[in-house]
Amino acid sequence: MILKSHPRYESLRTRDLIVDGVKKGITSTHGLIAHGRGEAFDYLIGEKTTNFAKEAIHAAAALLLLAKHPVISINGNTAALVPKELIKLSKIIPAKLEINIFHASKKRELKIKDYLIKKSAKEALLPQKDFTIKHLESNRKYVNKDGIYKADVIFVPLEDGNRTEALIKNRKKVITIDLNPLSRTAQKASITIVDNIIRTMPLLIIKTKQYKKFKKSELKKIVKNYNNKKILKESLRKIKT
Ligand code: PTJ
Repeated sequence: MILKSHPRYESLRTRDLIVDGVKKGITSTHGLIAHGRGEAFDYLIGEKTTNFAKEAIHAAAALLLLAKHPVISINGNTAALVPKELIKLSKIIPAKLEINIFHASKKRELKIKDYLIKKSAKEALLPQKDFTIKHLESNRKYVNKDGIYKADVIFVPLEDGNRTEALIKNRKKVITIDLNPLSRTAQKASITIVDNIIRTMPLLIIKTKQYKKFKKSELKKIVKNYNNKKILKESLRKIKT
């Protein structure tokens, strides 16, 4: 057990979530490596949500609320780290939840689905063999007809670059959370939140609830004024200082 008084309590607690995810069979062992990479970048940005990350969170909330068919894509890491928050966000928007994993495993997909249902998700869509997105060779091209296939806006935290590029080529808007501003996903996404998903999700939930009361024209203005290139530049500047 980690004592709350430990100076690295939050970081150790988060590590335990990922390790538990592997033990439960929902997180891939590669997820441990991805988490370590995230930790290194988090250290460099000061382990705090920056103002530019907040700006991206605001734009993300507005874009999700403006979407006709928003979808939240879930992998083994995000299911282990923030399952309740992802479900809560999906209910507020509302948006479909779809499981789409990088390291192919039918067994793990089903385990993630069961886990989300246990955590109070009404539904979690799975990829279907008859429905694919273009410009992608890997297993990840398979998507759900009612989910990513027809989505206009997709929230894909902790994503790999190939799929982000493919989703953009399929004319979909992509929102990601990635602590590495240099990753292909961070560079290609429509909105990149350079922050730890553990800190982002509660803030994104609060903003989405608040923006739900806004007029569409106000939300459109927030999205229009948002500049992802500027946000990426600022995060790199922060890392260098
Ligand atoms: O469950 P699967 O099979 O879909 O696999 C999921 C992972 C995450 C293992 C897979 O998508 C993968 O290998 O991802 P990458 O290419 O390593 O990219 C993950 C990105 O997420 C990296 O740029 C990390 O810096 C970043 N990252 C890791 N942990 C966090 C994070 N960003 C925000 N918050 C974190 N906690």
